[in-house]
Amino acid sequence: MPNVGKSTVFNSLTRVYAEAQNYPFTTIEPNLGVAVVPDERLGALASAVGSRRAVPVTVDFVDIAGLVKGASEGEGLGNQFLGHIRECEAIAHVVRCFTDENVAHVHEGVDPAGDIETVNTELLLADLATVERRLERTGRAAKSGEKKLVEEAKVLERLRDHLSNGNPARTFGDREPVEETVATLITAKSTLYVANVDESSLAEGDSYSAEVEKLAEREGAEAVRLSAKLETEISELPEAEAKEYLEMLGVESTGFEQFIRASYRLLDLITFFTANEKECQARTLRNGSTARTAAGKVHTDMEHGFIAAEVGNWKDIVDAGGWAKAREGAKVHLEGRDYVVKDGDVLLIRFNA
Ligand SMILES: Nc1nc2c(ncn2[C@@H]2O[C@H](COP(=O)(O)OP(=O)(O)OP(=O)(O)O)[C@@H](O)[C@H]2O)c(=O)[nH]1
Ligand SMILES: [Mg+2]
Repeated sequence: MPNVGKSTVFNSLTRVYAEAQNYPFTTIEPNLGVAVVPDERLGALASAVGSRRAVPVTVDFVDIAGLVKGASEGEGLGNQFLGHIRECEAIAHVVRCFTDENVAHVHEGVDPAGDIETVNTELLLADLATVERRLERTGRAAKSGEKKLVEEAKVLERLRDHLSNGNPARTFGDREPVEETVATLITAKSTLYVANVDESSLAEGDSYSAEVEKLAEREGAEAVRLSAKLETEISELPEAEAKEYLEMLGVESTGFEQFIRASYRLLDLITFFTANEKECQARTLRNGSTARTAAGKVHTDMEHGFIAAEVGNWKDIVDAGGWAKAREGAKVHLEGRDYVVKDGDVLLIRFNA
């Protein structure tokens, strides 16, 4: 939705300072930014290992224009920029929950559930058009009687009905024959609802944020509560002062930290580390991935020539005071390609170049 605080959230996450103004459709061209994922383990590990450089995980964000009712028929800025969403791995759907009579709402007023429905309807309509085009083609081809195509057309019909009934593609089950089509759909993407609340509702939430949380749960999505306005103020404060301020408000972490944590849950990610004298780097990995896949995150040569990995928990290495001492204390174990990497593991990969 326009004017709900997307660019304000984006700015506080990435410090890019995209234009955020009190009128709808401030953003037309997408803003691109990179956010650094805060992780206390990284600095500690880097100094234990003696790395000259610490490289955190980063997340690329794209701040886009708002969608209004009828966007699929050209209302507002239309839905031409849905392409920007298609290129992303996940969606953070910012929902206005703050009350401020100075900030105009493009529809009737603060109505989180209504806003979510409006935006999701537009996304569903776009997906529906994709599925219908696909169905038309497959249906025609299925006239040949080829079993695979007939089956595919049947599942596509079921998918069309699923979307028509207002359900996101992400909750569509038994989709194997149409997996490729589903992968192109916007509503198949992992979604994080961001309830942009008043400062005073940050700690306990309110009826508006409760609406968002309820809807997210029903859809198998995640929800976080933050105040974009507060987030902006905090991002400009020194760390200690920011902490004090948060405590005063009765919250433990910044909205951004919650946002990142929720994204990790949503995308089922873990963090592992690689560390040598040159650099110590935090990296993300899909939960359940093997050491060989992790090696591929560092370099494809490491994946192809993978021999083994020395693995230690970051805390053990920090406590021991580096790799050599951790090895001496038997805190490092040698693992093969199928070892399932755990959050907080530090990997030293041996490979054939
Ligand atoms: N009171 C209050 N105002 C906010 C909050 N977040 C954003 N705003 C204000 O709302 C207006 C719109 O914010 P933007 O960040 O530009 O909203 P947007 O969703 O990017 O808007 P478009 O790009 O036009 O779609 C600005 O005047 C912001 O200062 C908030 O948490 N509380
Ligand atoms: Mg904007």
